[in-house]
Amino acid sequence: MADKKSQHYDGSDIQVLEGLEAVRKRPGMYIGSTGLPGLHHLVYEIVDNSVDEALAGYASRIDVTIHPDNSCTVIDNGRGIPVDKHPKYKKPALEVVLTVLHAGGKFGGSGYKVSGGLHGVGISVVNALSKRLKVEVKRDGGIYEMEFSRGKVTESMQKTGNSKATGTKVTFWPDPEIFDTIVFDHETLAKRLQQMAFLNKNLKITFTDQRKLDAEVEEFQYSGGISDFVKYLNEGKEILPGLSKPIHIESALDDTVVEVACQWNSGYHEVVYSFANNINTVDGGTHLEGFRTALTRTINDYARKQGIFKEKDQNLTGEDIREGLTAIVSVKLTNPQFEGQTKTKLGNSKMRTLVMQEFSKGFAEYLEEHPAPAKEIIKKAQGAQKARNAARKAREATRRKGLLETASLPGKLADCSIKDASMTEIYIVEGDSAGGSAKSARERSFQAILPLRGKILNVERAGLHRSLSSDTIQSLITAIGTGLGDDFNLEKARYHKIIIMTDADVDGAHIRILLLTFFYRYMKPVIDAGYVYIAQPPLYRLSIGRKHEYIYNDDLMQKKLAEIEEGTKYTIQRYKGLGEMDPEQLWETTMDPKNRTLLQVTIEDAAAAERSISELMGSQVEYRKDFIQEHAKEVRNLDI
Ligand code: 0RA
Repeated sequence: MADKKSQHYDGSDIQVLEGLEAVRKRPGMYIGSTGLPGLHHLVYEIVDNSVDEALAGYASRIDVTIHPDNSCTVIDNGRGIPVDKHPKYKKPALEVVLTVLHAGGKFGGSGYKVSGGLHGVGISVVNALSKRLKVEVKRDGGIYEMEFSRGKVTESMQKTGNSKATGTKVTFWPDPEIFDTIVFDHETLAKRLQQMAFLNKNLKITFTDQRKLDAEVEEFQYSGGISDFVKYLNEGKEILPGLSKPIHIESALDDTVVEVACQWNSGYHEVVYSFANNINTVDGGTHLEGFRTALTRTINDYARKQGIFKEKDQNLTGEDIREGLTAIVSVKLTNPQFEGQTKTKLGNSKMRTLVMQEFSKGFAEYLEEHPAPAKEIIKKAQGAQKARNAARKAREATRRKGLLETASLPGKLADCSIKDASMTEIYIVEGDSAGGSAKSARERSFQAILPLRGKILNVERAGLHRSLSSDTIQSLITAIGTGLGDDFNLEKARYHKIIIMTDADVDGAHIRILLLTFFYRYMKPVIDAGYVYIAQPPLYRLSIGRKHEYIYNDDLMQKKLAEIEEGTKYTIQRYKGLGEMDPEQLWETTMDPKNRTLLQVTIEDAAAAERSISELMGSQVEYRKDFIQEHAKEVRNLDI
């Protein structure tokens, strides 16, 4: 096999000798955590290997399947993992790939191997953390199979048939001894696979979740690549005239690829995601810096050259220019350096210069050739500049009034008695009646209740300034205590659990999404810190004889009903709102830390959050109408 490493050994080979035992002892070191993100990491690891085969030009499709027993199969039509004898280990290369820990996943070092960072720890890590793993390789005219358990060979490699095709099929069963949960989350996997397809133009990825009764094959394939990604993120938004096709700049130099797609909408938010080797660099880095610098400079140069600025040293700031911008910056490079605590910031400084150069060149050309959209982009930025000056004045006025100070807590807040924020929680409750129930139900030493009257303002449409003038938002900000925007300070949080508790109906869902929008836009660090939760009130109470059971979703209810034997008498109480529960029931099912289930809100996929928020609330009225009509059956009194 193409093992370049055997030619010059260096320090990194010491890691090669480390056994898979080390992986089982300290899984977090290799996959980040043993929670749900770590579990998903196993899938990404295999898929990344298949994507590498695609990037190298050998594979064109990847099929991912989750089976009813929570095992996962990944099939690609690449070259297949080599099966011939490895010169150093004197074993089939397939066995070496699956049982020897490789630093950085550089094993095989084939021409264009770009994975790295968070992923690329190697397929052997997945093997080490799987109760069972089966691999089937089609290569060199044959079909080869092999099996493992917890990283150890259980069936040595055997040729089981002939085939002219090539490719790799891996099925693994995550080890319940390692993971807190082995139940994959459908949405998280689907979103990531879709993202992979956006980032790798034309690559076909399918996803089948056989756990679902009506399992459909989801297909992701995009001929427009990241331009399609940008269009997807901007769906339902009003696009600036002349920009319906995103600006797409791509350049390949030596072993590096720089790609940027961008499009402006009439909204006020900046949505820019950056990737390095298909990894979402949540903390940005040099590629993002290069893009931002180039964007600001190129627009200002162009506007000056066109005589758009009245005064000589007039300038638009980067922030002004990025208002309403949706963009994807994707780079592929060998030896990416990932920095920061979560290794999600690109550090290679050559990418700053490279993205800056390449994007400047392409974008300046675009502006020259497309004067109409160029004018629109500048007009939009000038509007932002005006609004920013006005908002600053308004904010200064608000600050003087002391609205963002914690001195005067809102009257509606039933605060807890403990002052140590790390021990306390606040329930944000919809409506005064549910608020009343929650106040009676709570354990007042550590649980505070803030009832919200009416719908909170639609922050997406109103913008920060108008939202601040709403009473609801003001009491929310004051109760939480962190302030927001430039004045935000996480250490001032008055509670370390902020729990959104709404009715289990459409209105409740709407209020929840409004609250999440607010936190996402203006208090993102509280989400990052893991402070925001969603309470899970039950939907039903099932009584059989004297036994009562609370049921939290429709699927479970169906299952329960199917399990009840014929003849048995039962009654079902459906809770339409929190107000229908008496305080004891509310405590027992939803607020008692011993019984309740809280969903922690994460920004695992900020792109998805952004999208669901704008689908419901974006500025384009037509789209909102469509959305609401589509959901008309479920919707009652939805405030449009
Ligand atoms: C080692 C070397 C080569 C390919 C692979 C591994 C490989 C790994 C995976 C994992 C999933 N799908 C995969 N496809 C290929 C290079 C083989 C060659 O040079 O022919």
